[in-house]
Amino acid sequence: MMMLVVIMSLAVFACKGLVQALPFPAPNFNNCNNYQGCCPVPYNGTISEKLYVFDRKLPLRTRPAAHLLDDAYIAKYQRAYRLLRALPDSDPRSWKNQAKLHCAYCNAAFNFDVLTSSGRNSTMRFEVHFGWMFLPWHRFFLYFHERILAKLLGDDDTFALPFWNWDNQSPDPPLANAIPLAFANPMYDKKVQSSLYDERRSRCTKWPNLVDLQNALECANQTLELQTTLRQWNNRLMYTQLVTAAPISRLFFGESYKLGSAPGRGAGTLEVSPHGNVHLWTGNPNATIPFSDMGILQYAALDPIFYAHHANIDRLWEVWKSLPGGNRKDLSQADYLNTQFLFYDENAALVKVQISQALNINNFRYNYEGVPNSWIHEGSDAASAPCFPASTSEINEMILNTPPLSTKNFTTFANSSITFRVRRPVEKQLHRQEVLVIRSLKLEGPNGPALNAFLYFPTANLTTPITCIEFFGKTGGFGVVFGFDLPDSKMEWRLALGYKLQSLGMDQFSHVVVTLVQLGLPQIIQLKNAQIVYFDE
Ligand SMILES: [Cu+2]
Repeated sequence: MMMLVVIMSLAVFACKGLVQALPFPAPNFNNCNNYQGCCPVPYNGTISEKLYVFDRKLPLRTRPAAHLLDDAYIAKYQRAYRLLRALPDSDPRSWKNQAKLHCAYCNAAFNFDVLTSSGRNSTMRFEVHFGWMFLPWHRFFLYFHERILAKLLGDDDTFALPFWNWDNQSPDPPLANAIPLAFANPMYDKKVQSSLYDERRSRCTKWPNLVDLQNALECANQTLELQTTLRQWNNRLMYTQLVTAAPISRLFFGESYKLGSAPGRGAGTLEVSPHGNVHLWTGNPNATIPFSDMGILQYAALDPIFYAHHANIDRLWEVWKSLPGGNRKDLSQADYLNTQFLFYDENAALVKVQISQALNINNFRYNYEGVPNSWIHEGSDAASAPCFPASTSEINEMILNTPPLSTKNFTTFANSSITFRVRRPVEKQLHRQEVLVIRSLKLEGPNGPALNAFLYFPTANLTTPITCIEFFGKTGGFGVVFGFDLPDSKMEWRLALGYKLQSLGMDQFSHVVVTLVQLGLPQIIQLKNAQIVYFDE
């Protein structure tokens, strides 16, 4: 249905002689639907038609790792948030208005009128999550947030946002993957409450508990043994989601999202997990509004750690581009590059930016402190062992004994797992990427169901660790953090297959055998079909 609307609206635009390229123009801040009270402060000035011009004379600033900050930097960092919190609500740069801006861009505050097949206007909500806008929008959001803090400090030239290095599993203190102490301790500077503290955080975040990038293990009172397991699982999740599950841009950045299409067509691997899981891990499930602040889009940016979390996401975008193998480049479609947003800058002027400006980090005049990305090796397939070793003949037998999905009906599974086979095309398409697409996946449920995928491992179940070499992807768990229904409550899940099979040395079989395992309490999950397709980028 959603695709139909897109195709038809494209056709209507084309008939009328309008260009077919349909990037989103900047939303109108003065025409905001005040859903959930998220509208930004209206703007009385004139917005320049020209795009924002970066200050090229700005000295290069290094965003530091939050766990390595010295006392002087922490004091400055805390002062920046005290000053921001002290701005009046009438100031569009204020603390509350920063959070509202994130909410407005994600919770039906801005709507766009589009033409339907019958030539009538239809209104579609705008949403920067769950698709290809996610990374560039947040890069801009953090940049202007950082410039506002720097201006309040009177320190335009050196202040840079710290990043929360939760993907670093080193056991050596200071811990990178626990909540940084400056955030954890409400009375960090002993005199006043820390401006980096938020009382609405999960008990999981109690220092020195470690982040659980899967939300898979009991989080309170972590034993040393549990922490060792967590480190291994976190490394493995990072490796899988950034290396083998995202060898091409479309899988890493997420699906296209153009004017006329409904939001939520599919998040990239980094956005789904680890990004979504860190949000969920931090938010308080027992708060009056469960999972607020960090676990709910509407409130997430009311926790100062939001910005440190997203600085790490932004850093990982750069790390991904530097990884070997695959085709790891920024997207280049015109509709992507020409998508525009508005932000309040440090002088409270509303400025227009476009995604093409976000791709080169040098434009922003910041870089990141060097930290080890040890998951590239420690979580790799090379460092993992098979959990279901099978000979060539055993795998051929497994293929014969595994049924395909029904071609007629939806397949529903309420148990912990489902196993099916998918035929691989006989002719390989060189230079294109083999991807398994699972269509019309209905992943709804009160507990935000999540799935792990395994290859040639029919007995994989809830207790199967992702450290097994057969693990090849994860989705879901975002029901809470994204806080809205996906279009038709169904999605496509795209899993990089060819790259993983080569990594396993198992590229020779006629079919793949796929096992999907539900995490958490079993819920009713539906899927339509699974097919192997080839993607260009
Ligand atoms: Cu986020």
